[in-house]
Amino acid sequence: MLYPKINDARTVMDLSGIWDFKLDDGKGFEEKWMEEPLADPVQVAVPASYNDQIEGVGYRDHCGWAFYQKEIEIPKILLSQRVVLRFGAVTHSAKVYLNGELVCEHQGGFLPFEAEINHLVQPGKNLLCVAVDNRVNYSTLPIGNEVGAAFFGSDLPDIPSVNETVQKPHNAPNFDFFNYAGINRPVKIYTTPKAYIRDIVLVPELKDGEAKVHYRVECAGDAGEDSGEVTVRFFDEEGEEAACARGSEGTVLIENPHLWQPGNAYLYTAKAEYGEDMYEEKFGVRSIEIRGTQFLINGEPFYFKGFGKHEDSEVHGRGINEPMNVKDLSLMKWLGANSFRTSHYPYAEEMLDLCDREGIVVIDETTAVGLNFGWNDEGYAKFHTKEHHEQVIRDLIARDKNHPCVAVWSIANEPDTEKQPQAAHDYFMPLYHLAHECDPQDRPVTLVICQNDYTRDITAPEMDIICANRYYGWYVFGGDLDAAERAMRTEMKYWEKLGKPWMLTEYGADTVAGLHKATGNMFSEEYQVDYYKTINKVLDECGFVVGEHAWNFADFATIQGTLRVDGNKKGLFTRERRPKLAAHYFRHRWHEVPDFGYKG
Ligand code: BDP
Repeated sequence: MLYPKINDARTVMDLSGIWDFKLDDGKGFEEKWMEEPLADPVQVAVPASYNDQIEGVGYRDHCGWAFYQKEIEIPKILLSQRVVLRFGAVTHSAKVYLNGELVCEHQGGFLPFEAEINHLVQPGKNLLCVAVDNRVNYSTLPIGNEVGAAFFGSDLPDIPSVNETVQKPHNAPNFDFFNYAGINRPVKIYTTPKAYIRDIVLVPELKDGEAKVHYRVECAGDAGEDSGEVTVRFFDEEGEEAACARGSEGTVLIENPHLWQPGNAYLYTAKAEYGEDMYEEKFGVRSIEIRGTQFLINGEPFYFKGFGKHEDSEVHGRGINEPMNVKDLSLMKWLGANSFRTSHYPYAEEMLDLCDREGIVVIDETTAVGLNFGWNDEGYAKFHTKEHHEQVIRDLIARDKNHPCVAVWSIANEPDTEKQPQAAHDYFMPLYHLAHECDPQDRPVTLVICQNDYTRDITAPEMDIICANRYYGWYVFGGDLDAAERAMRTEMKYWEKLGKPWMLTEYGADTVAGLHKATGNMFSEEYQVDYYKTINKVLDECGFVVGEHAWNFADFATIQGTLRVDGNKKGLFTRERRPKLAAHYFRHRWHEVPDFGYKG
Protein backbone atom coordinates (compact mmCIF):
# COMPACT_ATOMS: atom_id res chain seq x y z
CA MET A 1 0.00 0.00 0.00
CA LEU A 2 1.45 3.35 -1.04
CA TYR A 3 1.99 6.10 1.52
CA PRO A 4 0.04 9.32 0.76
CA LYS A 5 2.33 11.86 -0.89
CA ILE A 6 1.74 15.29 -2.33
CA ASN A 7 3.02 15.91 -5.87
CA ASP A 8 1.95 17.34 -9.24
CA ALA A 9 -0.85 14.76 -9.50
CA ARG A 10 -1.93 14.21 -5.91
CA THR A 11 -2.78 16.24 -2.86
CA VAL A 12 -2.83 15.32 0.84
CA MET A 13 -4.77 16.79 3.75
CA ASP A 14 -3.61 15.86 7.20
CA LEU A 15 -6.39 15.61 9.78
CA SER A 16 -4.05 15.76 12.78
CA GLY A 17 -5.23 18.04 15.54
CA ILE A 18 -7.84 18.18 18.26
CA TRP A 19 -10.87 15.93 17.81
CA ASP A 20 -14.04 15.46 19.85
CA PHE A 21 -13.97 12.26 21.88
CA LYS A 22 -16.31 10.26 24.03
CA LEU A 23 -16.03 6.87 25.73
CA ASP A 24 -18.89 4.56 24.87
CA ASP A 25 -21.21 3.94 27.80
CA GLY A 26 -22.61 0.86 26.06
CA LYS A 27 -25.22 2.84 24.11
CA GLY A 28 -23.08 4.49 21.44
CA PHE A 29 -24.22 2.31 18.56
CA GLU A 30 -27.80 1.97 19.75
CA GLU A 31 -28.14 5.75 20.08
CA LYS A 32 -26.31 6.26 16.78
CA TRP A 33 -23.58 8.56 18.07
CA MET A 34 -21.99 8.47 14.63
CA GLU A 35 -24.89 10.44 13.12
CA GLU A 36 -24.83 13.64 15.22
CA PRO A 37 -22.14 15.68 16.92
CA LEU A 38 -21.26 13.95 20.21
CA ALA A 39 -23.02 15.27 23.30
CA ASP A 40 -20.54 16.58 25.90
CA PRO A 41 -17.37 15.40 24.22
CA VAL A 42 -13.88 15.90 25.64
CA GLN A 43 -11.03 17.08 23.47
CA VAL A 44 -8.15 14.77 22.55
CA ALA A 45 -5.24 15.04 20.17
CA VAL A 46 -4.97 12.84 17.09
CA PRO A 47 -2.79 10.97 16.38
CA ALA A 48 -2.07 9.62 19.86
CA SER A 49 -3.47 7.07 22.27
CA TYR A 50 -6.33 8.52 24.30
CA ASN A 51 -5.51 6.73 27.58
CA ASP A 52 -3.03 9.19 29.08
CA GLN A 53 -4.38 12.41 27.57
CA ILE A 54 -7.24 12.86 30.03
CA GLU A 55 -6.93 12.20 33.76
CA GLY A 56 -8.94 9.42 35.36
CA VAL A 57 -9.03 5.67 35.61
CA GLY A 58 -12.03 5.72 33.27
CA TYR A 59 -9.90 6.92 30.37
CA ARG A 60 -6.74 5.04 31.23
CA ASP A 61 -8.41 1.69 31.82
CA HIS A 62 -11.40 1.96 29.49
CA CYS A 63 -12.45 -1.36 28.01
CA GLY A 64 -14.58 -1.29 24.87
CA TRP A 65 -15.62 1.24 22.27
CA ALA A 66 -14.84 4.94 22.14
CA PHE A 67 -15.97 7.53 19.58
CA TYR A 68 -13.90 10.20 17.83
CA GLN A 69 -15.42 12.93 15.69
CA LYS A 70 -14.17 15.71 13.46
CA GLU A 71 -15.98 18.09 11.16
CA ILE A 72 -14.25 18.29 7.79
CA GLU A 73 -14.73 20.11 4.52
CA ILE A 74 -13.38 18.83 1.24
CA PRO A 75 -12.57 21.51 -1.35
CA LYS A 76 -15.01 21.16 -4.26
CA ILE A 77 -12.16 21.35 -6.71
CA LEU A 78 -10.88 17.98 -5.46
CA LEU A 79 -14.07 16.05 -6.11
CA SER A 80 -13.23 15.38 -9.75
CA GLN A 81 -10.40 13.22 -8.34
CA ARG A 82 -10.45 10.00 -6.31
CA VAL A 83 -10.74 11.11 -2.70
CA VAL A 84 -9.35 8.57 -0.24
CA LEU A 85 -9.55 8.58 3.54
CA ARG A 86 -6.57 6.78 5.08
CA PHE A 87 -5.67 5.77 8.61
CA GLY A 88 -2.06 4.89 9.54
CA ALA A 89 -3.34 2.74 12.43
CA VAL A 90 -6.36 2.60 14.72
CA THR A 91 -5.97 0.32 17.75
CA HIS A 92 -7.35 -2.35 17.76
CA SER A 93 -10.45 -2.26 15.59
CA ALA A 94 -12.33 0.54 13.90
CA LYS A 95 -15.61 1.45 12.27
CA VAL A 96 -15.42 4.62 10.20
CA TYR A 97 -18.48 6.73 9.33
CA LEU A 98 -18.92 9.78 7.14
CA ASN A 99 -22.17 11.69 7.64
CA GLY A 100 -23.54 8.68 9.50
CA GLU A 101 -22.79 6.21 6.71
CA LEU A 102 -20.38 3.35 7.30
CA VAL A 103 -17.25 3.94 5.20
CA CYS A 104 -15.19 0.94 6.28
CA GLU A 105 -14.31 -1.36 9.13
CA HIS A 106 -10.87 -2.63 10.08
CA GLN A 107 -9.40 -5.24 12.41
CA GLY A 108 -5.91 -4.95 13.84
CA GLY A 109 -4.35 -1.93 15.45
CA PHE A 110 -0.99 -1.51 13.75
CA LEU A 111 -1.44 -1.39 9.98
CA PRO A 112 -2.96 1.17 7.61
CA PHE A 113 -6.33 0.99 5.90
CA GLU A 114 -8.19 3.28 3.54
CA ALA A 115 -11.40 3.79 1.60
CA GLU A 116 -12.64 5.99 -1.24
CA ILE A 117 -15.17 8.49 0.03
CA ASN A 118 -16.30 10.43 -3.07
CA HIS A 119 -19.83 8.98 -2.94
CA LEU A 120 -20.31 10.10 0.68
CA VAL A 121 -18.83 13.59 0.59
CA GLN A 122 -21.33 16.45 0.90
CA PRO A 123 -20.74 20.07 -0.03
CA GLY A 124 -19.76 22.06 3.08
CA LYS A 125 -19.51 20.37 6.45
CA ASN A 126 -19.06 16.60 6.76
CA LEU A 127 -19.11 14.68 10.01
CA LEU A 128 -16.30 12.14 10.26
CA CYS A 129 -16.72 9.64 13.08
CA VAL A 130 -14.37 6.85 14.07
CA ALA A 131 -15.46 4.24 16.58
CA VAL A 132 -12.51 2.44 18.17
CA ASP A 133 -12.53 -0.79 20.15
CA ASN A 134 -9.54 -1.66 22.35
CA ARG A 135 -10.63 -5.14 23.43
CA VAL A 136 -8.34 -8.09 22.84
CA ASN A 137 -9.36 -11.72 23.05
CA TYR A 138 -8.46 -15.14 21.69
CA SER A 139 -9.24 -14.19 18.11
CA THR A 140 -7.37 -10.88 18.00
CA LEU A 141 -3.68 -10.19 17.51
CA PRO A 142 -2.26 -9.36 19.96
CA ILE A 143 -4.00 -11.92 22.13
CA GLY A 144 -5.96 -11.10 25.25
CA ASN A 145 -7.26 -13.36 27.96
CA GLU A 146 -11.01 -13.57 27.92
CA VAL A 147 -11.30 -14.66 31.51
CA GLY A 148 -9.13 -14.74 34.56
CA ALA A 149 -6.19 -12.69 35.66
CA ALA A 150 -4.10 -10.46 33.51
CA PHE A 151 -0.63 -11.32 32.34
CA PHE A 152 1.79 -10.08 34.99
CA GLY A 153 -1.19 -9.23 37.20
CA SER A 154 -1.95 -11.30 40.25
CA ASP A 155 -3.31 -14.81 39.93
CA LEU A 156 -6.66 -14.89 41.68
CA PRO A 157 -6.89 -17.28 44.64
CA ASP A 158 -9.79 -19.73 44.65
CA ILE A 159 -11.53 -18.42 47.81
CA PRO A 160 -15.14 -17.28 48.43
CA SER A 161 -14.41 -13.57 48.77
CA VAL A 162 -12.74 -13.63 45.39
CA ASN A 163 -15.19 -15.95 43.66
CA GLU A 164 -18.16 -13.86 44.86
CA THR A 165 -16.69 -10.62 43.59
CA VAL A 166 -17.61 -9.56 40.08
CA GLN A 167 -14.92 -7.44 38.47
CA LYS A 168 -15.81 -4.67 36.06
CA PRO A 169 -14.95 -5.50 32.44
CA HIS A 170 -11.26 -4.95 32.04
CA ASN A 171 -8.55 -5.51 29.53
CA ALA A 172 -6.52 -8.61 30.18
CA PRO A 173 -3.77 -8.42 27.59
CA ASN A 174 -1.61 -11.49 27.25
CA PHE A 175 1.39 -9.30 26.51
CA ASP A 176 3.71 -7.12 28.51
CA PHE A 177 2.97 -3.64 27.22
CA PHE A 178 0.18 -1.27 28.13
CA ASN A 179 -2.86 -1.75 25.91
CA TYR A 180 -2.82 1.79 24.54
CA ALA A 181 -5.67 2.51 22.16
CA GLY A 182 -7.12 5.08 19.82
CA ILE A 183 -6.18 6.72 16.55
CA ASN A 184 -2.49 6.10 17.03
CA ARG A 185 -1.17 7.16 13.63
CA PRO A 186 -1.96 9.95 11.14
CA VAL A 187 -5.33 10.31 9.45
CA LYS A 188 -5.06 11.71 5.95
CA ILE A 189 -7.29 12.44 3.03
CA TYR A 190 -5.49 12.21 -0.28
CA THR A 191 -6.45 12.41 -3.89
CA THR A 192 -5.37 10.63 -7.03
CA PRO A 193 -6.55 10.94 -10.61
CA LYS A 194 -9.41 8.54 -11.43
CA ALA A 195 -6.97 6.27 -13.26
CA TYR A 196 -4.20 5.85 -10.76
CA ILE A 197 -1.10 4.01 -9.61
CA ARG A 198 -2.19 1.58 -6.93
CA ASP A 199 1.14 0.03 -6.02
CA ILE A 200 4.78 -0.15 -6.96
CA VAL A 201 6.97 -3.19 -6.35
CA LEU A 202 10.74 -2.83 -6.49
CA VAL A 203 13.17 -5.72 -6.26
CA PRO A 204 16.88 -4.95 -6.50
CA GLU A 205 19.20 -7.75 -7.54
CA LEU A 206 22.88 -7.26 -6.95
CA LYS A 207 25.33 -9.26 -9.05
CA ASP A 208 28.97 -8.72 -9.97
CA GLY A 209 28.91 -5.06 -9.02
CA GLU A 210 25.82 -4.32 -11.12
CA ALA A 211 22.26 -3.81 -9.97
CA LYS A 212 19.25 -5.03 -11.80
CA VAL A 213 16.03 -3.57 -10.51
CA HIS A 214 12.87 -5.52 -11.28
CA TYR A 215 9.82 -3.32 -11.04
CA ARG A 216 6.07 -3.63 -11.32
CA VAL A 217 3.58 -0.78 -11.33
CA GLU A 218 0.00 -1.74 -10.58
CA CYS A 219 -2.58 0.62 -11.99
CA ALA A 220 -6.28 0.75 -11.28
CA GLY A 221 -9.40 2.80 -11.67
CA ASP A 222 -11.26 4.29 -14.54
CA ALA A 223 -8.82 4.38 -17.46
CA GLY A 224 -11.08 6.89 -19.26
CA GLU A 225 -9.95 7.81 -22.77
CA ASP A 226 -6.43 6.56 -22.84
CA SER A 227 -4.33 6.65 -19.75
CA GLY A 228 -1.31 5.74 -21.78
CA GLU A 229 1.36 3.43 -20.70
CA VAL A 230 3.47 3.37 -17.59
CA THR A 231 6.87 5.04 -17.55
CA VAL A 232 9.32 4.57 -14.72
CA ARG A 233 12.42 6.67 -14.32
CA PHE A 234 15.05 5.93 -11.73
CA PHE A 235 17.03 8.73 -10.12
CA ASP A 236 20.06 8.71 -7.87
CA GLU A 237 20.47 10.97 -4.83
CA GLU A 238 21.86 13.78 -6.97
CA GLY A 239 18.72 13.72 -9.09
CA GLU A 240 20.58 12.22 -12.08
CA GLU A 241 18.61 9.70 -14.11
CA ALA A 242 20.14 6.26 -13.58
CA ALA A 243 17.72 4.24 -15.72
CA CYS A 244 14.39 4.49 -17.49
CA ALA A 245 11.78 1.99 -18.64
CA ARG A 246 8.38 1.78 -20.26
CA GLY A 247 5.65 -0.68 -19.40
CA SER A 248 4.06 -1.73 -16.18
CA GLU A 249 6.63 -4.42 -15.48
CA GLY A 250 10.26 -4.79 -16.35
CA THR A 251 13.89 -4.76 -15.35
CA VAL A 252 16.41 -1.94 -15.53
CA LEU A 253 20.13 -1.95 -15.04
CA ILE A 254 21.85 0.50 -12.71
CA GLU A 255 25.52 0.65 -13.46
CA ASN A 256 28.02 1.17 -10.65
CA PRO A 257 25.23 1.34 -8.09
CA HIS A 258 25.61 3.04 -4.74
CA LEU A 259 24.71 0.41 -2.18
CA TRP A 260 22.35 0.86 0.74
CA GLN A 261 24.56 -0.11 3.68
CA PRO A 262 23.81 -0.20 7.41
CA GLY A 263 25.00 3.15 8.77
CA ASN A 264 25.58 4.41 5.25
CA ALA A 265 22.27 4.58 3.47
CA TYR A 266 21.86 5.49 -0.17
CA LEU A 267 18.39 5.85 -1.62
CA TYR A 268 17.31 5.81 -5.23
CA THR A 269 13.92 7.10 -6.35
CA ALA A 270 11.64 5.31 -8.79
CA LYS A 271 9.31 7.82 -10.39
CA ALA A 272 6.33 6.10 -11.97
CA GLU A 273 3.97 7.93 -14.34
CA TYR A 274 0.67 6.66 -15.63
CA GLY A 275 -1.76 8.95 -17.43
CA GLU A 276 -2.40 11.90 -15.16
CA ASP A 277 -0.96 10.15 -12.12
CA MET A 278 2.55 9.92 -10.79
CA TYR A 279 4.24 8.58 -7.68
CA GLU A 280 7.80 8.57 -6.37
CA GLU A 281 8.93 5.60 -4.31
CA LYS A 282 12.32 5.44 -2.61
CA PHE A 283 14.32 2.22 -2.51
CA GLY A 284 17.81 0.96 -1.83
CA VAL A 285 20.09 -1.36 -3.69
CA ARG A 286 21.25 -4.05 -1.29
CA SER A 287 21.20 -7.81 -0.97
CA ILE A 288 20.30 -10.03 1.96
CA GLU A 289 21.31 -13.65 2.09
CA ILE A 290 21.87 -16.42 4.55
CA ARG A 291 24.88 -18.62 3.97
CA GLY A 292 25.62 -21.35 6.51
CA THR A 293 25.67 -19.63 9.89
CA GLN A 294 26.16 -16.17 8.41
CA PHE A 295 23.68 -13.38 7.77
CA LEU A 296 25.01 -11.45 4.79
CA ILE A 297 24.14 -7.91 3.76
CA ASN A 298 25.67 -7.03 0.39
CA GLY A 299 27.66 -10.24 0.62
CA GLU A 300 29.34 -9.35 3.96
CA PRO A 301 28.60 -11.09 7.28
CA PHE A 302 26.52 -8.65 9.31
CA TYR A 303 26.29 -8.53 13.12
CA PHE A 304 23.05 -7.14 14.60
CA LYS A 305 23.69 -4.71 17.49
CA GLY A 306 20.61 -3.13 18.92
CA PHE A 307 17.31 -3.61 20.66
CA GLY A 308 13.82 -4.76 20.94
CA LYS A 309 11.86 -1.53 21.19
CA HIS A 310 8.37 -0.26 21.76
CA GLU A 311 6.38 2.61 20.34
CA ASP A 312 5.87 4.09 23.77
CA SER A 313 6.26 7.54 25.23
CA GLU A 314 4.75 9.79 27.88
CA VAL A 315 1.29 11.18 27.01
CA HIS A 316 1.43 9.94 23.37
CA GLY A 317 1.18 6.36 24.65
CA ARG A 318 1.60 4.25 21.55
CA GLY A 319 0.72 7.19 19.32
CA ILE A 320 3.27 8.27 16.77
CA ASN A 321 5.92 10.54 18.28
CA GLU A 322 8.20 11.68 15.49
CA PRO A 323 10.62 13.78 17.61
CA MET A 324 11.06 10.69 19.81
CA ASN A 325 11.68 8.49 16.76
CA VAL A 326 14.39 10.88 15.59
CA LYS A 327 15.87 10.98 19.09
CA ASP A 328 15.83 7.17 19.36
CA LEU A 329 17.74 6.68 16.14
CA SER A 330 20.19 9.35 17.20
CA LEU A 331 20.71 7.55 20.53
CA MET A 332 21.18 4.26 18.66
CA LYS A 333 23.94 5.83 16.62
CA TRP A 334 25.47 7.29 19.77
CA LEU A 335 25.58 3.75 21.14
CA GLY A 336 27.01 2.23 17.97
CA ALA A 337 23.83 0.20 17.44
CA ASN A 338 22.81 -0.71 13.89
CA SER A 339 19.42 -2.39 14.19
CA PHE A 340 16.20 -3.01 16.11
CA ARG A 341 13.15 -5.26 16.05
CA THR A 342 9.68 -3.76 15.82
CA SER A 343 8.65 -5.74 18.89
CA HIS A 344 5.76 -6.63 19.05
CA TYR A 345 3.81 -5.10 16.17
CA PRO A 346 4.45 -3.21 12.93
CA TYR A 347 5.73 0.30 13.62
CA ALA A 348 4.63 3.47 11.88
CA GLU A 349 5.56 3.87 8.24
CA GLU A 350 7.21 7.18 9.12
CA MET A 351 9.69 5.30 11.35
CA LEU A 352 10.62 2.89 8.57
CA ASP A 353 11.22 5.82 6.21
CA LEU A 354 13.57 7.24 8.82
CA CYS A 355 15.40 3.92 9.13
CA ASP A 356 15.79 3.75 5.35
CA ARG A 357 17.34 7.21 5.46
CA GLU A 358 19.55 6.60 8.51
CA GLY A 359 20.73 3.11 7.54
CA ILE A 360 19.21 1.28 10.51
CA VAL A 361 18.43 -2.41 9.91
CA VAL A 362 14.95 -3.54 10.97
CA ILE A 363 13.46 -6.90 11.92
CA ASP A 364 9.83 -6.28 11.06
CA GLU A 365 7.39 -8.09 13.37
CA THR A 366 3.69 -8.89 13.14
CA THR A 367 1.18 -8.37 15.96
CA ALA A 368 1.29 -12.06 16.91
CA VAL A 369 2.36 -11.71 20.51
CA GLY A 370 0.76 -13.66 23.31
CA LEU A 371 0.04 -16.94 21.53
CA ASN A 372 1.50 -18.48 24.59
CA PHE A 373 0.82 -18.19 28.28
CA GLY A 374 -2.33 -19.37 29.94
CA TRP A 375 -3.55 -21.77 27.29
CA ASN A 376 -2.98 -24.87 29.36
CA ASP A 377 -3.98 -28.09 27.67
CA GLU A 378 -6.11 -26.68 24.89
CA GLY A 379 -3.12 -25.59 22.85
CA TYR A 380 -3.63 -23.77 19.61
CA ALA A 381 -7.25 -24.92 19.44
CA LYS A 382 -7.95 -22.17 21.97
CA PHE A 383 -7.03 -19.42 19.55
CA HIS A 384 -8.94 -18.39 16.45
CA THR A 385 -6.24 -16.26 14.95
CA LYS A 386 -5.15 -18.11 11.86
CA GLU A 387 -7.00 -16.08 9.23
CA HIS A 388 -6.26 -12.77 10.88
CA HIS A 389 -2.62 -13.79 11.28
CA GLU A 390 -2.44 -14.52 7.55
CA GLN A 391 -4.02 -11.16 6.81
CA VAL A 392 -1.54 -9.33 9.03
CA ILE A 393 1.39 -11.05 7.29
CA ARG A 394 -0.02 -10.12 3.87
CA ASP A 395 -0.75 -6.53 4.83
CA LEU A 396 2.56 -6.01 6.64
CA ILE A 397 4.59 -7.22 3.69
CA ALA A 398 2.41 -5.31 1.22
CA ARG A 399 3.11 -2.16 3.23
CA ASP A 400 6.84 -2.62 3.89
CA LYS A 401 8.14 -4.64 0.95
CA ASN A 402 10.15 -1.83 -0.68
CA HIS A 403 11.94 -0.62 2.47
CA PRO A 404 15.66 -1.35 2.24
CA CYS A 405 15.89 -1.16 6.04
CA VAL A 406 13.70 -4.25 6.46
CA ALA A 407 15.99 -7.28 6.55
CA VAL A 408 13.90 -9.99 8.25
CA TRP A 409 10.20 -10.71 8.83
CA SER A 410 9.28 -11.96 12.28
CA ILE A 411 5.93 -13.71 12.16
CA ALA A 412 5.48 -13.95 15.96
CA ASN A 413 6.99 -13.19 19.33
CA GLU A 414 7.21 -15.91 21.96
CA PRO A 415 4.49 -18.25 20.83
CA ASP A 416 4.45 -21.56 22.61
CA THR A 417 6.52 -23.89 20.49
CA GLU A 418 7.22 -26.42 23.20
CA LYS A 419 4.14 -27.70 25.01
CA GLN A 420 2.50 -29.03 21.86
CA PRO A 421 5.39 -28.92 19.42
CA GLN A 422 3.49 -30.49 16.54
CA ALA A 423 0.50 -28.14 16.91
CA ALA A 424 2.86 -25.16 16.89
CA HIS A 425 4.59 -26.51 13.81
CA ASP A 426 1.26 -27.05 12.05
CA TYR A 427 0.17 -23.51 12.89
CA PHE A 428 3.38 -21.68 12.04
CA MET A 429 4.91 -23.41 9.04
CA PRO A 430 2.13 -22.36 6.63
CA LEU A 431 2.60 -18.79 7.91
CA TYR A 432 6.35 -19.03 7.40
CA HIS A 433 5.76 -20.12 3.79
CA LEU A 434 3.12 -17.44 3.31
CA ALA A 435 5.59 -14.73 4.35
CA HIS A 436 8.07 -16.02 1.78
CA GLU A 437 5.40 -16.10 -0.92
CA CYS A 438 4.24 -12.57 -0.17
CA ASP A 439 7.66 -10.95 -0.22
CA PRO A 440 8.88 -10.03 -3.70
CA GLN A 441 12.38 -9.65 -2.19
CA ASP A 442 12.09 -13.02 -0.41
CA ARG A 443 13.78 -11.90 2.80
CA PRO A 444 14.56 -14.33 5.63
CA VAL A 445 11.63 -15.23 7.88
CA THR A 446 11.75 -16.06 11.56
CA LEU A 447 9.70 -16.32 14.70
CA VAL A 448 11.08 -15.29 18.06
CA ILE A 449 11.03 -18.05 20.67
CA CYS A 450 10.69 -17.76 24.41
CA GLN A 451 12.63 -19.37 27.21
CA ASN A 452 11.46 -22.97 27.26
CA ASP A 453 12.63 -26.52 26.74
CA TYR A 454 14.27 -25.77 23.43
CA THR A 455 14.99 -29.46 22.81
CA ARG A 456 11.24 -30.03 22.23
CA ASP A 457 10.86 -27.18 19.75
CA ILE A 458 10.53 -28.40 16.15
CA THR A 459 9.44 -25.05 14.70
CA ALA A 460 12.31 -22.66 15.48
CA PRO A 461 14.90 -24.93 13.79
CA GLU A 462 12.95 -24.52 10.52
CA MET A 463 13.31 -20.76 10.50
CA ASP A 464 15.87 -19.03 8.27
CA ILE A 465 17.49 -17.36 11.25
CA ILE A 466 16.89 -18.58 14.79
CA CYS A 467 15.83 -15.79 17.11
CA ALA A 468 15.58 -16.49 20.84
CA ASN A 469 14.66 -14.47 23.93
CA ARG A 470 16.60 -15.59 26.99
CA TYR A 471 16.47 -14.38 30.59
CA TYR A 472 19.19 -16.43 32.35
CA GLY A 473 20.20 -14.16 35.23
CA TRP A 474 16.74 -12.60 35.51
CA TYR A 475 13.62 -14.82 35.38
CA VAL A 476 15.85 -17.89 35.49
CA PHE A 477 18.71 -17.85 38.03
CA GLY A 478 17.92 -14.25 38.95
CA GLY A 479 20.78 -12.86 41.02
CA ASP A 480 23.14 -15.75 40.19
CA LEU A 481 25.16 -14.71 37.18
CA ASP A 482 27.55 -17.65 37.48
CA ALA A 483 24.65 -20.04 36.99
CA ALA A 484 23.28 -17.80 34.21
CA GLU A 485 26.57 -18.00 32.35
CA ARG A 486 26.76 -21.78 32.66
CA ALA A 487 23.15 -22.27 31.57
CA MET A 488 23.56 -19.98 28.59
CA ARG A 489 26.70 -21.82 27.52
CA THR A 490 24.98 -25.19 27.83
CA GLU A 491 22.11 -24.02 25.67
CA MET A 492 24.39 -22.58 23.02
CA LYS A 493 26.06 -25.96 22.55
CA TYR A 494 22.64 -27.26 21.53
CA TRP A 495 21.99 -24.55 18.95
CA GLU A 496 25.47 -24.72 17.49
CA LYS A 497 24.73 -28.18 16.07
CA LEU A 498 21.95 -26.79 13.88
CA GLY A 499 24.37 -24.86 11.69
CA LYS A 500 22.06 -21.87 11.28
CA PRO A 501 22.55 -18.19 12.12
CA TRP A 502 21.29 -17.54 15.66
CA MET A 503 20.58 -14.28 17.42
CA LEU A 504 19.57 -13.23 20.90
CA THR A 505 16.54 -11.05 20.29
CA GLU A 506 15.82 -10.30 23.97
CA TYR A 507 17.84 -10.39 27.16
CA GLY A 508 17.57 -7.97 30.01
CA ALA A 509 17.17 -7.12 33.66
CA ASP A 510 14.71 -4.67 35.23
CA THR A 511 16.73 -1.75 36.48
CA VAL A 512 15.60 1.23 38.52
CA ALA A 513 17.46 4.28 37.24
CA GLY A 514 19.51 5.77 40.04
CA LEU A 515 19.59 2.62 42.17
CA HIS A 516 23.29 2.01 42.72
CA LYS A 517 25.14 -0.67 44.67
CA ALA A 518 28.89 -1.16 45.05
CA THR A 519 28.12 -4.87 44.75
CA GLY A 520 25.34 -4.99 42.21
CA ASN A 521 22.14 -6.87 42.97
CA MET A 522 18.92 -7.26 41.03
CA PHE A 523 17.28 -3.95 40.00
CA SER A 524 20.51 -1.96 40.48
CA GLU A 525 22.25 -0.29 37.56
CA GLU A 526 25.41 -2.26 38.35
CA TYR A 527 23.57 -5.59 38.11
CA GLN A 528 22.23 -4.68 34.68
CA VAL A 529 25.80 -4.06 33.48
CA ASP A 530 27.12 -7.29 35.08
CA TYR A 531 24.21 -9.21 33.59
CA TYR A 532 24.96 -8.00 30.06
CA LYS A 533 28.72 -8.56 30.45
CA THR A 534 28.04 -12.14 31.56
CA ILE A 535 25.77 -13.04 28.67
CA ASN A 536 27.82 -11.17 26.07
CA LYS A 537 30.87 -13.18 27.12
CA VAL A 538 29.06 -16.35 26.05
CA LEU A 539 27.77 -14.79 22.82
CA ASP A 540 31.29 -13.74 21.90
CA GLU A 541 32.44 -17.37 22.13
CA CYS A 542 29.89 -18.52 19.53
CA GLY A 543 30.72 -18.03 15.87
CA PHE A 544 27.15 -18.80 14.78
CA VAL A 545 25.68 -15.91 16.81
CA VAL A 546 24.86 -13.11 14.39
CA GLY A 547 23.46 -10.55 16.76
CA GLU A 548 22.50 -9.22 20.17
CA HIS A 549 19.36 -7.19 20.82
CA ALA A 550 19.07 -5.93 24.37
CA TRP A 551 15.61 -5.83 25.94
CA ASN A 552 14.60 -3.05 25.93
CA PHE A 553 15.76 0.19 24.36
CA ALA A 554 13.83 2.22 26.95
CA ASP A 555 11.58 1.63 29.96
CA PHE A 556 7.95 1.33 28.90
CA ALA A 557 4.42 1.30 30.25
CA THR A 558 2.72 -1.99 31.06
CA ILE A 559 -0.40 -3.20 32.77
CA GLN A 560 -0.36 -2.79 36.55
CA GLY A 561 0.83 -5.85 38.44
CA THR A 562 3.06 -7.06 41.20
CA LEU A 563 5.97 -7.65 38.81
CA ARG A 564 5.94 -4.16 37.36
CA VAL A 565 6.91 -0.99 39.24
CA ASP A 566 5.40 1.73 37.06
CA GLY A 567 6.07 -0.32 33.96
CA ASN A 568 8.83 -2.51 32.61
CA LYS A 569 12.22 -1.18 33.68
CA LYS A 570 14.51 -3.22 31.46
CA GLY A 571 15.37 -0.18 29.34
CA LEU A 572 18.94 0.86 28.69
CA PHE A 573 17.32 4.28 28.78
CA THR A 574 14.56 5.53 31.02
CA ARG A 575 11.23 6.28 29.41
CA GLU A 576 12.44 9.90 29.04
CA ARG A 577 15.56 8.57 27.27
CA ARG A 578 18.11 9.18 30.03
CA PRO A 579 20.92 6.61 29.80
CA LYS A 580 21.43 4.07 32.54
CA LEU A 581 24.89 2.70 33.27
CA ALA A 582 24.26 -0.18 30.84
CA ALA A 583 23.81 2.29 27.97
CA HIS A 584 27.36 3.52 28.59
CA TYR A 585 28.59 -0.09 28.79
CA PHE A 586 27.01 -0.93 25.43
CA ARG A 587 28.27 2.29 23.93
CA HIS A 588 31.78 1.20 24.75
CA ARG A 589 31.18 -2.37 23.52
CA TRP A 590 29.36 -1.59 20.31
CA HIS A 591 31.86 0.95 19.08
CA GLU A 592 34.39 -1.90 19.27
CA VAL A 593 32.14 -4.50 17.57
CA PRO A 594 32.11 -3.88 13.80
CA ASP A 595 28.90 -4.06 11.76
CA PHE A 596 30.55 -6.51 9.39
CA GLY A 597 32.89 -9.45 9.87
CA TYR A 598 32.70 -9.57 13.69
CA LYS A 599 32.66 -13.36 13.77
CA GLY A 600 35.05 -13.69 10.85
C1 BDP B 1 9.52 -11.38 27.08
C2 BDP B 1 8.55 -10.68 26.15
C3 BDP B 1 8.54 -9.16 26.32
C4 BDP B 1 8.55 -8.82 27.80
C5 BDP B 1 9.80 -9.39 28.41
C6 BDP B 1 9.95 -9.01 29.89
O1 BDP B 1 8.83 -10.98 24.80
O2 BDP B 1 7.43 -8.62 25.67
O3 BDP B 1 8.45 -7.44 28.02
O4 BDP B 1 9.74 -10.78 28.31
O5 BDP B 1 9.48 -9.77 30.72
O6 BDP B 1 8.99 -12.58 27.47
O7 BDP B 1 10.52 -7.97 30.19
